[in-house]
Amino acid sequence: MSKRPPRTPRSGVISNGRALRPARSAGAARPSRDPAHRPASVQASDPGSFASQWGWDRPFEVYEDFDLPTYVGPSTFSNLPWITDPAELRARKVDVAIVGAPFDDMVTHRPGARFGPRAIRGAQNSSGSLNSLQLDVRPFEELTVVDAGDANIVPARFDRGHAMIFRKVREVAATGAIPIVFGGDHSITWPSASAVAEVRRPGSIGIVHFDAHADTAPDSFGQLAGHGSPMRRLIESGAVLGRNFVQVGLRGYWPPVEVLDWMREHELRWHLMTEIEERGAEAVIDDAIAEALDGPDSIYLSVDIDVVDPGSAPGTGTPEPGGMLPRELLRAVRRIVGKVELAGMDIVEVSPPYDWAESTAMIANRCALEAISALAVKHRDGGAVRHVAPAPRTRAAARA
Ligand SMILES: [Mn+2]
Repeated sequence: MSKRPPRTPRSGVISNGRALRPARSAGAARPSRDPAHRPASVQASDPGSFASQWGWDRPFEVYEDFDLPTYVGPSTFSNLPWITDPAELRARKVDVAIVGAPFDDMVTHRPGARFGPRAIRGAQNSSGSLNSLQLDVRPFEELTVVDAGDANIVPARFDRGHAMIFRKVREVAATGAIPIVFGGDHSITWPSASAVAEVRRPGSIGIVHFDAHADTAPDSFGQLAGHGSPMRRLIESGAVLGRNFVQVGLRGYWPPVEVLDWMREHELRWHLMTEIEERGAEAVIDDAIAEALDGPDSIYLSVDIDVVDPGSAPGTGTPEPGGMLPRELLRAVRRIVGKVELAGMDIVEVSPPYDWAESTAMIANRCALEAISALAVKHRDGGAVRHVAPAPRTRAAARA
């Protein structure tokens, strides 16, 4: 290491006997024209023979990780800090935490969703302090948002994987942060929504579930934890009441009548894709909100990306033609999160090996950004975002 004190060169000065080129021609130190990407500092290297020969010892801007292009450095959601320690999430009063659930052991058809979290994190071309044109808000200025990392997943251990997802989401949600979980196949909603229900109170959350499929099978080829069954497990366990379980976008050729009969018995409500075609997405979404909140005070949002038509979202495990437009889904996410108290959210079934040009991963990424932006609007208008758990009832308080 050099013992010389750091130099602070100026553009145009003579260094090692060579005149430096004008700053303008080589992008040397000067304020960025982009107010969202101001360089954090200006740094020059020590002059050496090659450096001075080619001008590599001139001062250049250095950017914070947050402002670098999203393809540089480690892949976190929107270059946000990667903070896995729950004590640190608490200390920073984090409003929203991204959680990865890279798990696809439970698929019945195409695999690949284990690569979803990385693809969703990376499917964004803007960096730094984003500005939502839809909602006229700068989400990362308004809220503290971090990437809380992934659940501790290893392959081929589905019971361990679900346990790790449950623990990770519960740990994050218990800090008061709203977890936004990137799957993973849809089986991850079982542990993830169970964790949120446990932190809030079992039966106190409604679920709005976007999907081509109902995911209410009794089992898949004998497997109770499969990705076709998570919604039945959540209702059977009492994490969510059937009457507050609302599905949007169902279509195609599944489930069979006996599964629909079970859904009717348990008072689930669902809105077929044909209803969206006939009434429009907005009217259907307003009904879904009212049904999910018929009793509960907050909502867990589960978005299976296959609710979108495979023409736009081909990178998924069980595509079904005839789905929603990306703009309808993004508008629905803004509308729901803007209107209700969001307890948690997941975005699942993105399978990058089947994706084209990152189209599916981008829609999933924007679902998260739309939700975060809608929360930011709430915060700007004086509303609460973080979950503040009610004070535990003491014996004295109970007697009083
Ligand atoms: Mn699903």
